[in-house]
Amino acid sequence: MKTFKTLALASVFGLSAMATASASTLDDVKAKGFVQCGVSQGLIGFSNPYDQNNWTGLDVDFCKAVAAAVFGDATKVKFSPLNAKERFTALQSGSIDVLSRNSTWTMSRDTTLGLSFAGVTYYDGQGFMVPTKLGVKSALELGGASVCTQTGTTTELNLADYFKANKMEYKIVAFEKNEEVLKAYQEGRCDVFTTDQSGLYAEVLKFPNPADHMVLPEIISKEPLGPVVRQGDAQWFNIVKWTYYALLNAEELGVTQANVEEMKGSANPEIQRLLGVKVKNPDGTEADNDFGKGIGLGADWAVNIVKGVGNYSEVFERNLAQLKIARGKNALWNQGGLQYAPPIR
Ligand SMILES: N[C@@H](CCC(=O)N[C@@H](CS)C(=O)NCC(=O)O)C(=O)O
Repeated sequence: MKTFKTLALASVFGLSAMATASASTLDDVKAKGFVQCGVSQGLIGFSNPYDQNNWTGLDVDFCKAVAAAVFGDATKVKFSPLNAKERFTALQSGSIDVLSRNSTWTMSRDTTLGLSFAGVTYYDGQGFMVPTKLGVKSALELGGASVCTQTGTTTELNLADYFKANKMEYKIVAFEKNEEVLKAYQEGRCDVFTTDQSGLYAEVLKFPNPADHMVLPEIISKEPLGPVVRQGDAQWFNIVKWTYYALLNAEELGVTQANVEEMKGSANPEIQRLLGVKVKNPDGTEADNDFGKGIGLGADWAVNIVKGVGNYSEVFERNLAQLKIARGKNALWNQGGLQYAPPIR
């Protein structure tokens, strides 16, 4: 009897502790009516402001996709521009709901910050840019160079590893703000600019004479970039993760922003499951195909994502075609790339 009482008490305490720990991001987001999304302060192709709350880019579209999944409306999102140093604190403190800011998934970020990476929306790697007139053809010729970069990034750590491994000296010229990095490089206060390769191709577009600069062939690191959420809210983690998978599955199944309504009539069971279409089984029973239920959303969660932003390839082309980067590692798994989503079933 005594044991039973103790157990009952423990379960009461257990429940109340659980209720506190699981204050739901989805509920908060629904109550305020929008997703607060952390992005960079301006990086063409990823998150670029063209005025106030109007942003474009792959990272931006990802947050619009999350808003579409939750609200059926891709415009229900607000953006918080963050530099590299402040991004993870903003997420930890709860001032944003999701961080979608060209952030590299590393073990320490994923395990020691109370945060979780939800996927890799863009496979990248670190590269170097130099003024063409420097006459350098390989990163291995950079011994003794001064290198401009941003603090609070994996970039500065990889830079140190690379020069050490190749027994080369270098001088780091680092700034907290990206505009300061770019200014320093353009003013010749360093010989080299280093960041994720996509960043190099994006930033050179802002220079007065892009043709005066070249990207060196070496890629010195793995930079899997993706969205991040707080640990401890499995439902929100699943929403963000499956938003990413819905974008990929839609591409794989040929479901686009233009044909998504029509695709609801498709006889392909995979498409029916993605789009939450109710169908009659051969035995006369009904399959509701409602996979949104499992993440606290409606059956049309993925329809709304694709209506809002298109599939992964449409998001990619809309934003990254201007950087003239090929799909490469970001092609789907069945087209020679690494982008692979688990099935919806
Ligand atoms: N992927 C790296 C680097 C990310 C990063 O912050 N890159 C810079 C240089 S391209 C950037 O996006 N700056 C834009 C900003 O600070 O708003 C990381 O996660 O540490």
